[in-house]
Amino acid sequence: MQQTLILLKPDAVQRRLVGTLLDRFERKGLRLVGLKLVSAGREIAERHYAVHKGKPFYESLLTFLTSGPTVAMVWEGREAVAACRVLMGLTDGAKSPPGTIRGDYGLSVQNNLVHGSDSPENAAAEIALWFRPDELVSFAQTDAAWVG
Ligand code: D4T
Repeated sequence: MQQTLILLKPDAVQRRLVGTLLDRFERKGLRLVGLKLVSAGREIAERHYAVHKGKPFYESLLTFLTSGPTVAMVWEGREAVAACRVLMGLTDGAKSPPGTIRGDYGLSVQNNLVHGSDSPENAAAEIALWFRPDELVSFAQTDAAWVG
């Protein structure tokens, strides 16, 4: 079963949207296997956004991600990576369609509320970056046969 890393970024926490946004992933039928509140430091932020190093927005992106608490989550399910990207919407909230998280709750490119892994390979690396193996809980969801 596929897993993906989802971050509810500092703007989501500051705007008291954690419960609202977590609900979107839960209702979709995904299974929550990891969840914690993290005050991300510079090192984890640099590693998480290493692919963007050198881009004009890189430094402000790190400042944003380290500016307050982030909720880190691992969600599991059929096509979890793609399913979560669809729930999130486009990078730019202003261009993201209604019904998506970014389309419904923001106008910003940088303060776009949520991060989701963009491939199963990156998901594995990002989950290992944000969680220790013993922080992930594997369990059988009783309605799995109906939603998976
Ligand atoms: P993440 O990686 O956070 O899930 O977002 P996306 O996958 O949708 O977008 P991305 O990797 O292209 O960008 C990562 C992160 O950088 C911010 N950003 C992006 C920014 O501040 N300015 C920019 O011009 C771009 C392109 C937003 C998300």
